[in-house]
This record gives sequence, structure tokens and C-alpha cells, in this order.
Amino acid sequence: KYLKGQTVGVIGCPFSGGQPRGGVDLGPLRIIEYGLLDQLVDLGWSVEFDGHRKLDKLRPTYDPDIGKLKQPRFVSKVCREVSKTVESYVRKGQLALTLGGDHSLAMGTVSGTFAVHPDAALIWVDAHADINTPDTTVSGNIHGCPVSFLLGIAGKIEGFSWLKPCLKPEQLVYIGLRDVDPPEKKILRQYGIKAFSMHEVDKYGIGKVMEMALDHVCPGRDTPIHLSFDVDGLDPTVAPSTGTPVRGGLTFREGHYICEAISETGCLVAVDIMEVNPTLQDEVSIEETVTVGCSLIRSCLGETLL
Ligand code: EXY
Ligand code: MN
Ligand code: MN
Ligand code: MN
Repeated sequence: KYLKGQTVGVIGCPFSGGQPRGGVDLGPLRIIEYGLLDQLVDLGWSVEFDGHRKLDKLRPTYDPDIGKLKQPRFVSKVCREVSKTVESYVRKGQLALTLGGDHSLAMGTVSGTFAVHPDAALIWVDAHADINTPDTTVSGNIHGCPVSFLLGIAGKIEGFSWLKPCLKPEQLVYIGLRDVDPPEKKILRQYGIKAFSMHEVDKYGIGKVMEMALDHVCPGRDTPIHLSFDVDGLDPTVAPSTGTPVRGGLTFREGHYICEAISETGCLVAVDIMEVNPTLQDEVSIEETVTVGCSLIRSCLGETLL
């Protein structure tokens, strides 16, 4: 409904600055090596990919903590650049597919989408709410904070003035949550943010959850959708190679069903696949995680079982 033709713009973001573990910056390279682009062509898409972003050159020489926030200037500069890239693809009517990289990148991807579609919906699949503010974060890892910046509840932080609040609480829905910090729970309640934790997935089943989630953010099935999918939303048995795994997550099919249901709306304009870390766990786990990343993307882009 919002795309011109069937072109996907792929944005490889080798970035790990929003959290302390190395390796997540290798996620996009491994996903491309695995053959994602050919798979998308086989699905009938034209693919635009001009190589992985050179993000490391944006690293400032001096980047002391701001309060608890770690590497704040680096994260900000990278997200600003990613935001412009996502915006340009979305503006052209291409589906913007961002391969992470850690989830702090979503400050860039989501703000890029919302620059073109201010009325868009954000569907956030994750074990975590990533809604800590600079005040509530304990770790100081910015991948735990992007949603608070997008909502404009992070306060003024040096270097982030480019990032204007773009997301209203009612435009956001979470699926898969199971490791939410106490201050984050308070924020979710305070702003009335709709969230389907694993408890609701168990209670209603993923079919009903998706219906309710879409009814909330895309009631007429005609709102542009940005899907930000953190692979740690999946159970660690399904996506083991990720930095912050949490037991009790989405099954392989539940993860894919989410993507299929969103694809069926015809409203998808941008997708992030985040937190694939191909240096964690053994080779089999790594291949499983990279493979599931690719197949989630294919489901988003219309692959069906029959
Ligand atoms: N809530 C914790 C923190 O703020 O550090 C854990 C966040 C993990 C975030 C991962 C990417 O989803
Ligand atoms: Mn996340
Ligand atoms: Mn997560
Ligand atoms: Mn925790």
C-alpha cells in the first residue's frame, strides 16, 4: 500500500556501540554471506544494496559517559546517519530493511521511517522493552534505551538534539516481552503502552495476539508499519547467538507468524533485524541464528508456507 513496486533497500549496519559485547557488528555481514539477497530476489523483489555502512569511521576520538550512558556520541552519530539512509529508502517507496547490529540502531531506523510517515505504527518484538531512560538505565547500555528517546521522554542529552520525539505511545506495541526492568514497567504503565508479553502469547496464542496488536496500532489495516525485530524475542533455543538471551521466548513458528501476519496487511514499510551476534555460542548455534534471521526477513517480504 505504501511501496512503489517491489524493491527492498538493504542497510547493513555493522555496529555494536550500544552494548558492551563485540561481535554483534558482524551480524549483517554473516546474514548477507548466508545468501539473503539471492533469497529476496527469488521471492520476486528487486534488491538495492550498496555494501555495509562504514560506521566505525563515525567513532569519536573522545566519548566519555554522559551520566550512565556509554558511548553516547558514537551511538548518536551512527543513528543519525542510519536515520537519513532509512528515510531516503522509505521516501523512494522502497521497503527499508536494516540488518543490525545492536538495537540502539532503532533510534535511527524508526526516526527515519517516521520522518516520512509520522502516522506510522511501530511493532517491537523483543524479550526486552528497551525503554529505559538515561535516568533509569542501570547498565548504561544504550541498546536498552532507544524507545525512550523516540518517545521524547529521555530528556535532553548532549549530541542527541537531531533526534526529535517522533513516536506517540499509542503508535507502539510490544510482543514477546519477558525481561523488563522495574522502572521500565512503570513507564509502560504510565504511558499506557500496549504490550503483549510472553504471558499473553501463552494465554491467547500468537494468532489472537497479532490480531489484537494490529487492532491497536493498525486498526483499519491501512497504517504504515515499521517492524523492529530483536532476535532475542525468540527463545534462545531458536536464536542462541545473541548478547542478552532470555529463556521462555517465542517459538520458531510464533516468530514467523508475527512476520507473516504483518506482511499480510500489505502495510509494512520498514523492518529491522537486530542483535544477531555470530561470535557467540558454537558454529551450529550461529548458523541457526543467522538462518532464522534470514527466514524471518523472507516471511516479512511475503514468503508463505503454501
Ligand atoms: N534492560 C536491560 C538494560 O537496559 O540494560 C537489558 C537491555 C537489553 C536490550 C536488548 C537489546 O534488547
Ligand atoms: Mn532490543
Ligand atoms: Mn532484546
Ligand atoms: Mn534484566
